[in-house]
Amino acid sequence: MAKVEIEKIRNVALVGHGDAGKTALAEDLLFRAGALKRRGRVEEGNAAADFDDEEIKRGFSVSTALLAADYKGYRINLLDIPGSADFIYELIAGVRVADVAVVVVSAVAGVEVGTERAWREAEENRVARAVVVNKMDRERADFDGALRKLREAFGGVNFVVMSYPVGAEAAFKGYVDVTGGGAVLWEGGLAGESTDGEVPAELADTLDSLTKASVEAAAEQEDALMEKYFEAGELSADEIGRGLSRGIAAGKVVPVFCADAYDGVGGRAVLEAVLKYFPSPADVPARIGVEPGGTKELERPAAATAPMSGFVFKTVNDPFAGKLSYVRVYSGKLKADDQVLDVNAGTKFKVPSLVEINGKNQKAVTELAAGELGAFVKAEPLKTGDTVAAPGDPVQYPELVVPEPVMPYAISPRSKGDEDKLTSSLAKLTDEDPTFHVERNVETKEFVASGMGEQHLQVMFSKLESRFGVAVETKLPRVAYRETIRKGARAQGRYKKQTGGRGQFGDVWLELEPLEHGAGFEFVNKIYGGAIPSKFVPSVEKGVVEAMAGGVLAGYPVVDLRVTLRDGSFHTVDSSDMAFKIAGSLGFKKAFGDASPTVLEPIVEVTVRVPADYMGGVTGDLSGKRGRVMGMEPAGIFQEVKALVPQAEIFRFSSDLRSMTGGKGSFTVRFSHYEQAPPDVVKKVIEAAQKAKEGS
Ligand SMILES: Nc1nc2c(ncn2[C@@H]2O[C@H](COP(=O)(O)OP(=O)(O)O)[C@@H](O)[C@H]2O)c(=O)[nH]1
Ligand SMILES: [Mg+2]
Repeated sequence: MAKVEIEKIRNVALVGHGDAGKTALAEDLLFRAGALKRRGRVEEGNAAADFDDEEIKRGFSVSTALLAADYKGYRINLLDIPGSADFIYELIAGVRVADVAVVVVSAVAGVEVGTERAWREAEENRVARAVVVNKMDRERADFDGALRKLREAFGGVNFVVMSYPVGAEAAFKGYVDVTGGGAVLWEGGLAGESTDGEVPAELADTLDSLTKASVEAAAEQEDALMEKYFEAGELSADEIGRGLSRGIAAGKVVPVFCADAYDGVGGRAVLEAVLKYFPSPADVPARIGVEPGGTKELERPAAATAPMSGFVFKTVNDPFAGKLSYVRVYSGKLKADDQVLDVNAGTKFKVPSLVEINGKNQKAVTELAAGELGAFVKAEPLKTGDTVAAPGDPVQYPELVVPEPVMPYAISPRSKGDEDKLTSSLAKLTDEDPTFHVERNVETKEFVASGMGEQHLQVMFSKLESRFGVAVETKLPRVAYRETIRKGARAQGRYKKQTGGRGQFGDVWLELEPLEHGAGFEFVNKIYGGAIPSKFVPSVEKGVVEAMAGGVLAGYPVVDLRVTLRDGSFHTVDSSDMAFKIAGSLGFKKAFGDASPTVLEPIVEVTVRVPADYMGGVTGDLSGKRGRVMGMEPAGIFQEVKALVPQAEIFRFSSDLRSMTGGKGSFTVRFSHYEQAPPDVVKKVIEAAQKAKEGS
């Protein structure tokens, strides 16, 4: 592919709810632009954007694909971004590096939760937006309805219809071209073959008013255009183009298209608009970053002459090609063999080699210039979200802000001996995906992998096996319960052993008192008059601390109490550190048993967002999970519920919420506090601990 100047680059992200038809639209656009010889199908596993093994296996997109087409002297880069909340980081990272986000909406479903998510992400990143209302051929397809919902949901912008459907559902025949004035009708078969035709008489009025709306939208973008429009009552095609381009680049005008991507209808209008109206990297505001490590703002214009800067938006540890770090170059030129600074890691490295990417294909290039997308090959320091810059004049772009993972699994390698391989492979996956976390829980001694949902984690575990050759066992994580007491108690701990020669002797009286939740542990020494020599007191405390760590009721750490060493006795020959440690431990366990011991469970704060219709179901489900609803408030077109729920009940909430709301809900979880568990839970926890003990 030949290099093109920056004005002829288009970086377009396809975003929106899962199943809206983004991958199908990408296929159609690539085919039309001549980048594909034939159209593939998502469901047949041969769509250009869904080439990943995980995608072919599952039949939908799970990672962002970068596709490229050279068309009429332009370079079009398409980022096909998965719609599911499971892969939200792909949206956050992908939108960041695009100049236009094309929000694909189903004409049947209208605005869905994934539409909202994509829209907000683009809006927050000040990325221009366009909309394709797809699936016009499906039953109950309703273009006007979808448009109305878009207008209701997203204010502050002017939705300008560029292509309006002729017919709908089985009778969907094509569209009228609002700025071009004609109709493009489809005559059956995959519509590379669509033909120009007459505007149906019944749509003449609609076309008139849509045309007027588009001209007005263009006029509003510039005073000179407005004046001319007032005086002459019309604008030339060039002037309309100029006005609309400006409005789109500024995010004020959102062009709307209709399509049936499956049959290849509507893509032509989108493709023409990409060239004619969508901004190039040079048309969007210069990127703003900060001085690395500082706060001083630095601007980087999209010019090849500016200092080099770029952003790593995706990482793939490819078993064959090695590590690929997808990058958008914002300014300057990134060249193979140059020294580059990984700003986040603070390390300089020599660029090993660079490639252009088109789906699964890569082509070596010697440089990537401002506005271009491509990838580093085998640049080990880089991870997703890093800024790269010229070492002599660096800038740092904002880091990706991604949500905390909400679904945990305890994992272990299926074959013993794979522990090290598992750890190193997991490290690679966490470098790729900032929403995939792995940690060793020191309390439960488990490896816990957390992600954004069941699908996300299944994809990760599957990658572990297919890419790194480590199969894992997965199960629900253990809950990090704790133990405590509810009233005071005293007990003696006496350890005496006589086995010929020197014996062992330690004797203490301990008093336990409950402290408030979160207070931790206090040890008080009240020995007076040498009942125990002071050198043995730390040993008593050590014995207590060890007993607390190991738990008494069910093996969970004991917290929130004061232990007072009241009294004791010793033996001049037989007493030792060891003997007093054991006495301390024995005394503690005895007193603990008399102090109304119980189990504390971790409580998390859950914030759920759902369309208002689902509120009843969600609050009911949370109550069923022993949750307490703390409040509800409207949040845009959604309702937000906050509840405190025992952690033990929430591990699979991600899946429950999906099936309850058809994917329309989302939630976050944050640790809140520990709380007394109800008697039946205490009983279960103790029984489970006993069983585990007997089993081991
Ligand atoms: N009838 C019809 N089916 C479509 C259309 N667009 C996509 N599909 C189908 O809908 C499903 C989801 O499409 P896909 O492109 O994978 O959606 P994505 O999740 O947004 O990428 C696939 O089975 C497509 O073949 C359309 O306009 N009409
Ligand atoms: Mg897809």
